[in-house]
Amino acid sequence: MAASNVTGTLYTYPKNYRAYKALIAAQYSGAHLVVPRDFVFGETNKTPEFLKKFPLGKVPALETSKGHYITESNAIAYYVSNALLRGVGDADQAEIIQWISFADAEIQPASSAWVFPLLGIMPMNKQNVEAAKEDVKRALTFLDKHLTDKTYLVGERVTLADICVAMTLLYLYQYILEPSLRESYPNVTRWFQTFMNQPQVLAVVPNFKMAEKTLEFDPKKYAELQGKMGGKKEKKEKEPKEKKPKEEKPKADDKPTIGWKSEVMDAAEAALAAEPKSSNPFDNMPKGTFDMDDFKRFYSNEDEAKSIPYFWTKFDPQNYSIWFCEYKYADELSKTFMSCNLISGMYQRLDKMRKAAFASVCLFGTDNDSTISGIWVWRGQDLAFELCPDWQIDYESYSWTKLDAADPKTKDLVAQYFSWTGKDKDGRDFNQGKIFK
Ligand SMILES: N[C@@H](CCC(=O)N[C@@H](CS)C(=O)NCC(=O)O)C(=O)O
Repeated sequence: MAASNVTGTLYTYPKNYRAYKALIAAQYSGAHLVVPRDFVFGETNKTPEFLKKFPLGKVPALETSKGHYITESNAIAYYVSNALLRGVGDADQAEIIQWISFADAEIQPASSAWVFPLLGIMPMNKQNVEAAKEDVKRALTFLDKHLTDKTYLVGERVTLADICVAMTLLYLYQYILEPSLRESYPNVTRWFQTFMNQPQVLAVVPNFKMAEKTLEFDPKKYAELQGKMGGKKEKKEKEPKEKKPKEEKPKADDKPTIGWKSEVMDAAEAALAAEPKSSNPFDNMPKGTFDMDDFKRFYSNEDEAKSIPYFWTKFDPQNYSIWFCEYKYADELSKTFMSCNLISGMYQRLDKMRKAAFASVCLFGTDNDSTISGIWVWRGQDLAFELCPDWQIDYESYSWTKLDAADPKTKDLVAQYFSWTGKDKDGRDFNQGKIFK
């Protein structure tokens, strides 16, 4: 199937499971989505310019290159999908809509009502959480039965149904469903794992780990986070409570009210998104004599015959280190364009490292026979990713070797990777490179 010619700007904060739907669909279709790096949740989406395009001020939101403005994560994912993801034939298409609606109506509210208190971003109300657990159980039981003899939800391949349902289950699998809680749903878990391990999904959500232990409510964390949610939460939480009839006894099938849920959940997700910008560990290290910006400028403007010697005359081994990385799961790499997305995805998620890091990561080989490896240079002597939780999404997929700047072999490796030449250690030819600068 030809790659989609859809291009557009997807406004979102990082790690938004709703935005993941579109980003994964785009991996399948070849649609080209750009996520603006300077998007600040609660600021960018409240500017008059944004509200003119997207009056609800919510994300994800897509601005297409053809000038369409699309909101609602399912609609955006649909827009960037190809025909296979949308389903072939009326019956499959209807079933896909059924699953997308099921995810939104039966899973999402219950998942959020269970997960958010445990993340400390919503008050813990035992009744609400117990009701949510029952709703999750009911939804998973239904899903498990459906998946008894199926690999994917509709037909024989991944469709929008899998993308939307799996992403709506993401937090449950990440924070709640420890092994004992998932054993009743073996088919859902098998399907979820199969889906999460598709290269198109890994390119967007790498290193996903299922919960080993259900998160526990931590009142201290909750109290701390209240500051971030400000008065908004207080106000919204109170309104529905006041509306509750005081003495009315619940009917047998009455569920505890989660009346404030959608509003508070927006606030809760906002709080999640607005987690404090962690201070940059590089700021606490001596700057040394190596001027990273200057080198990057030189590297961009000159050819490698000049920029590599320049690097060595300027490099400051006391305050900077050089590392070699190799992607550990090369045997799972298929299409080379997907592998390149893995590299650029990692770069995107490491934006805050740019001020004191540089890298050249290369893909060697061809479709279904390739490896990824590269050279990184950063301020400090330790493995930088371990210094900041924000930088830890991708690095464990690579092995890391610190190189001795004085060793001639390091000079060879730097020359090879900075100039995009040579072969990998098994003799595969250089295919493509990407620079982190
Ligand atoms: N149903 C919408 C929900 C979008 C939504 O609620 N987004 C939240 C963040 S995850 C938001 O942008 N809230 C901002 C606000 O309410 O001002 C979708 O699936 O896209």
